[in-house]
Amino acid sequence: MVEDWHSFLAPYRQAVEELKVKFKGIRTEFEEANIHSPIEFVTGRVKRPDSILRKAEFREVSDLNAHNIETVIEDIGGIRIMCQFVEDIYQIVEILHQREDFDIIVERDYISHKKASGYRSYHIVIAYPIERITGTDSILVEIQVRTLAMNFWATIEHSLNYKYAGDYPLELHQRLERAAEAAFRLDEEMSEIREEIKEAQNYFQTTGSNSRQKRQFPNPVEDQIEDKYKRPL
Ligand code: 0O2
Ligand code: 0O2
Repeated sequence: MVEDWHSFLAPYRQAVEELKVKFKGIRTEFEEANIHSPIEFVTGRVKRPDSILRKAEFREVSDLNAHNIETVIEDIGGIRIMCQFVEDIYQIVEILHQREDFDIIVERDYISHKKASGYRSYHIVIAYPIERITGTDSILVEIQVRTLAMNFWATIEHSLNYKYAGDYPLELHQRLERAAEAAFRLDEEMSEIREEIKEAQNYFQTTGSNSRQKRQFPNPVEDQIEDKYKRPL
């Protein structure tokens, strides 16, 4: 049995923080090169002990010692990368394949093969080396890559799951399935007009004054003020 959860989870907290910095760094590189970033935003979390134990028991781990838990539960450390377009997901997967700071252990493509629930995302489990004062440890971290629409659906379904534990009334189940398909169709529609969208986003990133370069969205009120002060007296 794990007695000191704080120490057990310490390398996972460190890995999640390091990986968030690294993936946000990729986004910054794209932005500074004025190229559409396949990464919209990055979040991370370390699974809570109660959630780890529930999952381990569900998986019928016989002896809940640290070694068994960290071998069976692959998502104690979790990173989530959100993208605008489905194509961005595959670009990120390629980028992850080229990296030399971790090894890819398992890939699960729940986009081409959605889960029965309707869930879609691309999961990559990595072995990530973590430098500790005691030496180098290798721990598993799960990276979930999904579009904003997939994230919207998954976040809402996940909160409903707390109430129903996956055992939804038929009508709710059917609505969730329809909502998952609607989210996927939205992604398909956005993919169709992605070049237009990317062009428009690049325009706002690269044109205008320095203050406009910093913000990514047009602000009509600020624009009016800028125009007023630019006008000759
Ligand atoms: P930046 O430079 O905008 O990325 P944290 O420790 O705060 O970095 P955490 O706790 O894992 O990360 O997750 P959190 O706080 O939920 O969100 C992480 C980052 O994602 C934050 O930005 C949020 O602003 C951003 N974020 C969360 N939800 C959304 C969303 O729906 N849309 C967009 N565009 N961004 C979102 P940072 O890290 O503070 O700064
Ligand atoms: P959390 O921290 O609450 O998100 P399993 O959990 O047994 O289905 P497995 O093999 O451990 O699956 O790994 P998998 O399927 O690659 O990833 C599990 C994680 O993916 C889940 O973590 C969720 O974050 C997400 N996920 C998988 N299926 C669904 C789904 O149907 N709906 C939603 N909303 N998310 C899903 P946890 O364990 O739920 O933990």
